Amino acid sequence: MSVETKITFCRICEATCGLEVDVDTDANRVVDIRPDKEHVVSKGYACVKGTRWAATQHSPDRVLHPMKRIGKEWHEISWDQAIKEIAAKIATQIEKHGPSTLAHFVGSAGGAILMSPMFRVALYEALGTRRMYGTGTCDTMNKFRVNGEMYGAPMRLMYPDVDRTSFMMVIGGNPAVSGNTLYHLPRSQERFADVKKRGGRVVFLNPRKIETASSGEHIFIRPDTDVFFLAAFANELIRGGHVDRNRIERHMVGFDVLAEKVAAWTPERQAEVTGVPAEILRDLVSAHAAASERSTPNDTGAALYMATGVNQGRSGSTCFWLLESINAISGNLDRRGGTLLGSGLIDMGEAMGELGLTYDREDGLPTVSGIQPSGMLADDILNDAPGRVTAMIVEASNPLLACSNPNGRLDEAFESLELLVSIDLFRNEVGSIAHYVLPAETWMERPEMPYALQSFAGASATPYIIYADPVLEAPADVRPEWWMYVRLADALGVTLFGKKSLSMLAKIYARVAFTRLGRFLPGPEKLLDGMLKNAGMPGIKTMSRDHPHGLLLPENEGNNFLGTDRVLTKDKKVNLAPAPVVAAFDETAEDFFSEEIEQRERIKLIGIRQIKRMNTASSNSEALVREKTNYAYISSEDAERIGLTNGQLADVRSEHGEIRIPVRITNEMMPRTVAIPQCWGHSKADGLSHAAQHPGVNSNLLAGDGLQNVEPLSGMSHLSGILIDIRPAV
Ligand SMILES: Nc1nc2c(c(=O)[nH]1)N[C@H]1C(S)=C(S)[C@@H](COP(=O)(O)OP(=O)(O)OC[C@H]3O[C@@H](n4cnc5c(=O)[nH]c(N)nc54)[C@H](O)[C@@H]3O)O[C@H]1N2
Ligand SMILES: Nc1nc2c(c(=O)[nH]1)N[C@H]1C(S)=C(S)[C@@H](COP(=O)(O)OP(=O)(O)OC[C@H]3O[C@@H](n4cnc5c(=O)[nH]c(N)nc54)[C@H](O)[C@@H]3O)O[C@H]1N2
Ligand code: SF4
Ligand SMILES: [Mo]
Repeated sequence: MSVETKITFCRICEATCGLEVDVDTDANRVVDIRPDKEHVVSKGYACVKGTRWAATQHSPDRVLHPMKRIGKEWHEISWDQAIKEIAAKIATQIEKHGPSTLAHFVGSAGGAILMSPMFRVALYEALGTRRMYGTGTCDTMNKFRVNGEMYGAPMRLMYPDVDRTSFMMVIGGNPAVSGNTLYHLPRSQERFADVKKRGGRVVFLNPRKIETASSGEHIFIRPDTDVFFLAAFANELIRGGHVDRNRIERHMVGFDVLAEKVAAWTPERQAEVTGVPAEILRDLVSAHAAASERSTPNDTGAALYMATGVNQGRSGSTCFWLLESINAISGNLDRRGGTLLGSGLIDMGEAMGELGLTYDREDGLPTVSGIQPSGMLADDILNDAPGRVTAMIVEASNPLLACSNPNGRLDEAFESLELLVSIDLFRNEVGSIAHYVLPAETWMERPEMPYALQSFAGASATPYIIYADPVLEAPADVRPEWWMYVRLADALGVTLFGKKSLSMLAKIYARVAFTRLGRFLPGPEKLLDGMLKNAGMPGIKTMSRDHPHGLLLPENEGNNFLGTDRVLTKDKKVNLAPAPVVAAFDETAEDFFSEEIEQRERIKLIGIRQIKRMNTASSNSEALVREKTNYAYISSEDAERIGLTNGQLADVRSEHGEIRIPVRITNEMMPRTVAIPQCWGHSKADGLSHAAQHPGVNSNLLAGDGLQNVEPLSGMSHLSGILIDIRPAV
């Protein structure tokens, strides 16, 4: 056996930690994976999902050939047959129902694939369909919507300058477990602890006492009430005069409207529904103000950051508007220790255009950044309208477990499709009912640069770049996603990129790429090489030879956004009162507040991410998943009142569905809040042998879909803070 050590980076979550991988090059197998101590940012940190990836990589369940389902039986078929049949079925459906009948669904793993989006979008544009769905409407579209409104482009994304801040608040995120999102931050706990060591404060606002809390202070907040906390926070800042008038006048518009809108929200009033005492909010505001006013080079500034827990509520967009406004009016936007705008290899903000909103939906919901609301997918399939979805390609996703699926309605919708194709490593729940499963490469089998974040939008607390060659060879019959899209375009006879010559080139390339002649062609790494060089960076050869652990770029000193062309609004000013967002706040705040008062005694459901599970994707790893099931976590106060004991089975009901799950009593939970780890419930996948033995329960059967359960500004699904009843199972 000849073993070689290769340096790469993990692509399972956005932390993209550096890894050192021992490979048996004769057998093309991973022997060992260790954290890369020399990685310029992760510096020897990696979690178990990265270091135990070999079990997934070499799982006996991995799909290694194109598969076709006939009845309940699966058959291996050739790529030629797969592409030909799928293209023919797409053509038939489009002929019958028009191009919008073909939909696409991309999951979070798709976000780590650099090459796929270009060709995926090119194929769908060539076919004339805009039906691109994705789990982006489960995690983050509210941020893109509000960025578009306030800064002029969805991808104008600020990040907190954690390594220099004196005060940071993390609202609805759990970076120690999640690896953080839309903000590149490996080793988060160490970095939060450093803020404390510098004499600063890090505060976590969360209905659950989270793992990350040990590196700062934790405050409970009732799920889906953050909007009142943030409004009162903004109000207190303004009333206390802790605003930077000079910056506001020079670089922002709408301050007076903002001030007027939050004026009704006092610390006392928010306390009635959030559970955050008024004096605690006041103390946080003074600490924030003191940090904002401090100005020593390494101890300065304050930053608020929010993540999926808030995004998935009913007020995700208004919350993000208030949060960004607080950062802006307090003088922390575009400043060391506050929030910064990075610069990536490509300016995605500019590239994505002004707002990135396309309204092609009859219900008026926006498709932020071109993404359709996943919470409308069942409706879009099951309705009778001529443009309904009858065919779908799902790439790197498992929406049946990940998305709202009220009592199994999404299963019903998917089962009714005329054509369902899953592009995946495994035959997951979607794959099990698909007509075709197409086998994709794993991240270890492709060359890559970290996608959108640090390379493109540049939202990295430490700016750097890294490039990694493939660690393993892909199995012979496995293909990259981009290749599948180009082959489909070829079979369907459509022109990619609107340019005949370019399209022909791509098609000829794809025809040849996996034949014996293919090895004479330049690979996809050539494209990555070009991107790096275009941005004035070293090419991939130099990166691999001289900077395998990453190359640090100059630190972001701030003062490079306000007053520059990087503000993409028409007047080049930050809009503190975007009309649609302010209108949504006007329409909802008082109503939601009254509802909260009425519902104070009721229990709300939230989710949990677990360190050993990446959404549904790790469930098939015997190296990670030992538990047979997930649990409903409940406070002892609630358990006692309801009459539940540890381990007992409970029936959990919402207005949308019902599940049965064992409970665990814990002091982590805020009373009147129950948490269930999401993305379990593998009772139906016939291709996941380990997961089938460790199925657990799908909490998203309790989430609602349709217009009532989708946030109108962004298309985000309401997945957190769902009202439930829980009682002993009978
Ligand atoms: N180990 C692991 N890592 C992952 C994933 C995974 O499944 N497992 N998934 C990846 C993906 S796809 C994403 S998008 C990122 C997400 O990254 P994060 O946003 O950091 O994800 P979570 O850990 O779910 O953190 C959400 C937090 O919000 C809290 N919360 C819920 N509702 C509310 C609320 O109404 N208000 C407030 N203030 N808090 C609330 C929850 O208790 C939870 O701690 O993580 C990624 N990383
Ligand atoms: N209640 C509740 N529900 C939630 C959440 C929550 O917080 N609460 N979080 C939501 C969020 S943020 C998200 S992003 C979704 C997650 O949902 P998804 O984004 O759908 O993620 P997974 O379910 O893990 O599915 C990923 C699939 O991609 C496959 N895969 C992995 N790598 C590759 C690859 O390189 N190529 C291809 N083609 N396939 C690959 C895996 O095998 C797996 O089947 O869940 C959402 N659901
Ligand atoms: S935190 Fe874990 S899963 Fe995320 S990139 Fe690092 S090693 Fe991979
Ligand atoms: Mo996500």
